[in-house]
Amino acid sequence: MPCSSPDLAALALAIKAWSLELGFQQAGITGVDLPAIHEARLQQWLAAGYQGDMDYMAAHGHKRTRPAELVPGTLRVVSLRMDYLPGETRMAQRLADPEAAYISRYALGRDYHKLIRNRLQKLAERIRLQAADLGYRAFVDSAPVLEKALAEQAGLGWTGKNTLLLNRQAGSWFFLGELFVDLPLPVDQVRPPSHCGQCSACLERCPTGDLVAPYQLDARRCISYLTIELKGSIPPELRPLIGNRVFGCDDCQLACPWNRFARPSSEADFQPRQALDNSSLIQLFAWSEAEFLERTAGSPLRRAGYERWLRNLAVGLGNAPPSAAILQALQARAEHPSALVREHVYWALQQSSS
Ligand code: B12
Ligand code: SF4
Repeated sequence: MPCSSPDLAALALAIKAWSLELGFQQAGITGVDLPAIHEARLQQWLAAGYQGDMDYMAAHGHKRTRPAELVPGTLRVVSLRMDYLPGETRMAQRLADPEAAYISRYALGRDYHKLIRNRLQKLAERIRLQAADLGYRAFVDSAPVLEKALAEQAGLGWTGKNTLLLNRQAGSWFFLGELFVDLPLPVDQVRPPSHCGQCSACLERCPTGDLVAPYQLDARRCISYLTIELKGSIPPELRPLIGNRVFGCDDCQLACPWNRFARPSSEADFQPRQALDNSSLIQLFAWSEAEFLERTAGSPLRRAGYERWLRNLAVGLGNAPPSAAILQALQARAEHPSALVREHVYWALQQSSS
């Protein structure tokens, strides 16, 4: 039986209350029509080649900007935010210590995809109790969905100059997820204005200068791309700029004044595992493949795989002040079976001896 309008208004309110109960910090509801400017900007971004090797960003035609083409029948998008900031992780100090391995905050705990998808599923089940014939799909990160633009339109925040979605209460330390639904729920009309003003701290702080202009990111230079998405060799001219960041990068968030308002997450899954917030480059570089697989089970680090993990750590070691321990660690990997690893180890050895 389809819901009537008053029922739908009550259901929209209930969805927001259930979202909080399920551990999300905010939910908003929007329609499926994004302003054409988003599609145009995505096309410009692709035409400039900023996606690098992320071919998936160019696939799927218009589906990324048109939810109803991705999932026919979709009428509304429920966009949700889940904060992930772990407790005190002394990230600024770790960034400043060239022998420490810096792993971006979102990747210190368990992989968020499964957690958020499960919660979205639970939310859909609750909605089904009120609207039995609900059709829906749950997404987090991995589907061709313009998540930030939808979240912005649903009232969850504004697009910052670092291209991330910012929120007055939470800064940007949160993940986004969506439920595409076929119910004509009332949409949220309030869209927060930008509060970036004249601030350009993120652009100034970015180590590689990949924020080529406000709101425009050339992923080919972004450390997050270079250490996670790029499968091949890291361009040598960018390696010294990466410092000790071995998986992802948080600098443009650490610089953002709105992140002073972010509150730590109480989700057990987002708390650091395997001392990843407190390990040196040498310690992590010593992991065997079996140790890597065992210690990164269920972790976002798995996305890089062992070879790229060693590649990234070799770059970090090449950037650290030379020491006998670092030379020894690098030499122990100099004959590694992977050409990718060997090439980065040789580079690091050259750095250490020059
Ligand atoms: C591809 C991708 C990346 C790429 C490229 C990033 C990018 N900016 O596109 C790389 C690998 C570099 C990356 C890095 C990170 N990512 Co990422 N990434 C994505 C992904 C899969 C798609 C993003 C996308 O659509 N890019 C396409 C380009 C065209 O979009 P855009 O840069 O945002 O451009 C838009 C605006 O900037 C705007 N715009 C462009 N020009 C102009 C000009 C003006 C004047 C204005 C006003 C606006 C404007 O229009 C564009 C279209 O809407 C999303 C998940 C998803 N499916 O949406 C996650 C996502 C954006 N990533 C996320 C995270 C957490 C990260 C990292 C923080 C991880 C880390 N610590 O290393 C970094 C942050 C780097 C950064 N500053 O963005 C979160 C962000 C949450 C949030 N608070 O916003 C998302 C939403 C994943 C999730 N579900 O939670 N990511
Ligand atoms: S994640 Fe790092 S490299 Fe990428 S835009 Fe932000 S500061 Fe620059």
